Amino acid sequence: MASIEPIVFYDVPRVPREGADPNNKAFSSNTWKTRYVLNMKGIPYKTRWIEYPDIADEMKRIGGEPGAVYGGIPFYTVPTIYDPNTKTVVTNSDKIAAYLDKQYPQAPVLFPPHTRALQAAVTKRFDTILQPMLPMFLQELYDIMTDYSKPYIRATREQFLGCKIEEAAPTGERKEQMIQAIEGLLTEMYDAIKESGEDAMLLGGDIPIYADVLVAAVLAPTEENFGKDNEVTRIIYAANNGFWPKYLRYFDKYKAVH
Ligand SMILES: N[C@@H](CCC(=O)N[C@@H](CS)C(=O)NCC(=O)O)C(=O)O
Repeated sequence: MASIEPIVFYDVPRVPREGADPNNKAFSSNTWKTRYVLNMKGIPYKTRWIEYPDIADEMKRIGGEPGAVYGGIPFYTVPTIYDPNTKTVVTNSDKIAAYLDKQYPQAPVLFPPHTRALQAAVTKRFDTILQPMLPMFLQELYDIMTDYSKPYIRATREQFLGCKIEEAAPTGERKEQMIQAIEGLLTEMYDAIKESGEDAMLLGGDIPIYADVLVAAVLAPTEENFGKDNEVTRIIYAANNGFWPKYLRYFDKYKAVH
């Protein structure tokens, strides 16, 4: 491969966990999708940490577009990449994965021919189930944010949720429904994986596809962000006869933060 200049990868930091590598500030499932893709394909990159209140100005400066709409409000978001080799800015984890797969077609090919539509269906399914669950995780996510980002997170999230962060978490029946929805989603994915055979460990069968990156990026940060004793961490570990920790082990080798 001709020598390529490192991609600039914008990610948002958490306060590093006590005892953890202080350089490991990654916590976001959205940005983990991009980091996994870069690491899996061995594409050189450099993480540029950017705090929440600074994202919009920087994205406007480099020519990025808003990457998400929350509560009807468009937000400039990370992950965003700048590829100096093609002078291209790409925002949104799914679009970034598609761009990288096309521009850097080395293995693993994350969108093999004829899988785009089916993989989009998996992505959509995840978004539909998980997006409404943000309030369930908000307090714990807020707790690991930097003091610099906290006021911004509080103001924006309380605006679109219409309540205090401290009151956002669902309780009672609503919480129970969300827990069941998580278990249901895991089982759907487990059953889908096993369609390729009892020994299959990935949605891609024996090689990962983008839908696997998505699943890993959603599940892997849960324990690191919320701890072993967190209710959702425990569900992920117990579901489908303990399949998911084995699934995540596959992705451990792609966790470097460059
Ligand atoms: N659908 C987008 C969502 C990205 C997203 O929501 N990113 C968050 C960080 S995890 C963000 O940048 N938020 C900006 C803000 O809250 O101002 C993607 O997959 O890239």
